[in-house]
Amino acid sequence: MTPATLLTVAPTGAESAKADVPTLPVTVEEIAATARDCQAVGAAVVHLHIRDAETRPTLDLARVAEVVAAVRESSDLIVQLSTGGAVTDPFDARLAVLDAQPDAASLSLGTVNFGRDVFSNPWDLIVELHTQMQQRGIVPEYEVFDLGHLATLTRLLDKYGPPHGGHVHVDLVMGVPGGMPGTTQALAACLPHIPPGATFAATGVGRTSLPVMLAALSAGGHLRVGMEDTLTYAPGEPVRDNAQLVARAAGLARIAQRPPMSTDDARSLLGIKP
Ligand code: KMH
Ligand code: ZN
Repeated sequence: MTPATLLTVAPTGAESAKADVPTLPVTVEEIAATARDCQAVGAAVVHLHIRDAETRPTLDLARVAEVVAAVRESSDLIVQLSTGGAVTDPFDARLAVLDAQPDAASLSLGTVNFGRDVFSNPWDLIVELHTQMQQRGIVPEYEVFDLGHLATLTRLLDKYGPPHGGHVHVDLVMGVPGGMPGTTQALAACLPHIPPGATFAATGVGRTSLPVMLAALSAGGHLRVGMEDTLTYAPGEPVRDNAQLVARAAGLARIAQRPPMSTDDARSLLGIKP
């Protein structure tokens, strides 16, 4: 039987402006409160992008460390820092995020068009992130925006060995304009290419959120939701807050008889020490 559902919340992202989305959590206090609220309705992992005092995306290490500490204070969530950052971020700053010693970090497995931008992830950066995380005891979540990224994952693991913690966990990020579509067919196409023994989650960007969630649950996958990916709850209805999205995902997971996983169980699944 497929176990409970690992729910990740991605509350902020690097793409939306606070001026356009006033409910987006961007301050240290707002992100910490969001983490607490999302854990209360079923999240076990928080995928964090950080904003500066002017609400712009930043990789400033002091600010990153401040948010990590605040989230650890407000919740028991697994802290997963984004190493993807914003499309404009240089590689060295994306790598330096690991200095903040999160439990986990995202690791994008290939370059992809990202709307009108390019999200750049060359092989050497992928290897550097993978090996630095192995050395520092940080658990990666492998971000897959297209089918070929799964071939890169197999090549990476074959050449450089398993991640810290020994367990491989993949997030299929679907529906990015430039990446794979957020459809059941695309999700099904990925499944045979996920390494044996690995788990996967799926994220549907924008209006693909619900179809991707339903497809992932039916395929035994886990879920990521949040305002990084989705700002519209239903046609004409803006998302109220991240907890609303997590609560909906938790409800669907319960209907699938795969209720949300506790943070303890999530740590044990992902190979993260309590
Ligand atoms: N902000 C995107 C360009 C990640 O967090 O690892 C990249 C992203 C992926 O969000
Ligand atoms: Zn992200």
